[in-house]
Amino acid sequence: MEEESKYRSGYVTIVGPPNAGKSTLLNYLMGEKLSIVSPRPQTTRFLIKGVITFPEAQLIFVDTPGMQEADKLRTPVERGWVIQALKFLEETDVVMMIVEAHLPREEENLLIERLNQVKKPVLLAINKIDKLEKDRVERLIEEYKKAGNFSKIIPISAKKGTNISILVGEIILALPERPPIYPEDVRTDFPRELWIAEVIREKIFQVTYQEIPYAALVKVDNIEDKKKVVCIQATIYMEEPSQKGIIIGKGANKLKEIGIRARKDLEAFFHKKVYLGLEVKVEKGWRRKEILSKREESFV
Ligand SMILES: Nc1nc2c(ncn2[C@@H]2O[C@H](COP(=O)(O)OP(=O)(O)OP(=O)(O)O)[C@@H](O)[C@H]2O)c(=O)[nH]1
Ligand SMILES: [Mg+2]
Repeated sequence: MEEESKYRSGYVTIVGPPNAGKSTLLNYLMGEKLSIVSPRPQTTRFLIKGVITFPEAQLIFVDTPGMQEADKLRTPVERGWVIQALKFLEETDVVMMIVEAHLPREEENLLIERLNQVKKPVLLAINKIDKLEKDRVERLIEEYKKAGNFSKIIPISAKKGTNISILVGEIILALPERPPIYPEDVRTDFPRELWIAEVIREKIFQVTYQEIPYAALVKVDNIEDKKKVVCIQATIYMEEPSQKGIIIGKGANKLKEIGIRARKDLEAFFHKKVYLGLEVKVEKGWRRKEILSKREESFV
C-alpha cells in the first residue's frame, strides 16, 4: 500500500509502424493538438513531447516518426528522423508500441524484434478497435502475445478514447519511482515556431497529393505577438520549381486554402486574430541535403 503512494515519473516513447495512430494517441492524451495527423504514412518528422502531470505521476510522452525498414524510407533525411527515434529508446523509461488492429505483419514483427533488445518495459496498444468486431480483438491479443514480449497488451481506440484511462494506469505502474521531471504547468517543450510550421504542413497534407507534402519543408520566419493580432510569416520550401507551381495552384487557390485552414487552427490556439503570410520558395533537393535537416534537428 505504502509503495503505491510514491510518486512516479518518466519518459514514455510511442513507437509503431507508419499510420498506426501514434500522433492521434498523443493528441487524445493531451486533450489538444500537439502532433499533426494525416491518413498518409510518414507524417510525423520530429520527436514531439507532451507532458501530463497527475497528483501521483508525471508522464512525458514522446511521439516518433513511423518505424520502417531503412530501404522503404525515401531519403537520407527521413532515415535520420527514424534513427533519432530509435536512439531515443535508450533513454526512455517505458516503450509504448502501437499497432493497427490487424495480425502482426512484417513491419510489426521487425519492430518487435528490435524492441526485444530494449531492456525497458514494452506495452502494446492495439489501436483502431472501433473498426473491428469484438470477437476479433481477443484473437489479436493472443497473436501478439505469441509474437512479442509485452508486459501488457491493451486494445484501444485513440480516436474515440476507448480504454485510454486503462492504458494510462498501466503506463504509470511501469514507470520508476521518481519525483516529477518538469514543473507542473509544463505541457510541451516543442518550440512555438516548429508547432506553427507543423500546423501548416498538416494543411499541405490535406490539400495536396502524392509526393507534394513530403517534398515540403515549412519554416516560420517571424512571429509578432501583438495585443489583438498575431502576425506570422512563414516560407514553404519545395524541392522542384514544378512543385512550387502545384502547391500555389491556379490563381493561388491551393496556397490560399492552406492559409485559411492553418489560420483557423492558429486562431483557436492563440485566442486572437492571426495574420498568416505564406511564401513558397524552391530549395532544390533539400531532403538530400544536410543543411536544412541539421537546422531542423537543432529543434528536437
Ligand atoms: N478508425 C480509427 N482511425 C484512427 C484511430 N487512430 C488514428 N486513426 C487514423 O489513422 C490515421 C493515421 O493517424 P496518425 O495519428 O497520423 O498516425 P501516426 O502513427 O502518427 O502516423 P505517422 O506519423 O505517419 O507514422 C489518421 O487518419 C487517423 O485519423 C482510431 O482509433 N480509429
Ligand atoms: Mg505521427
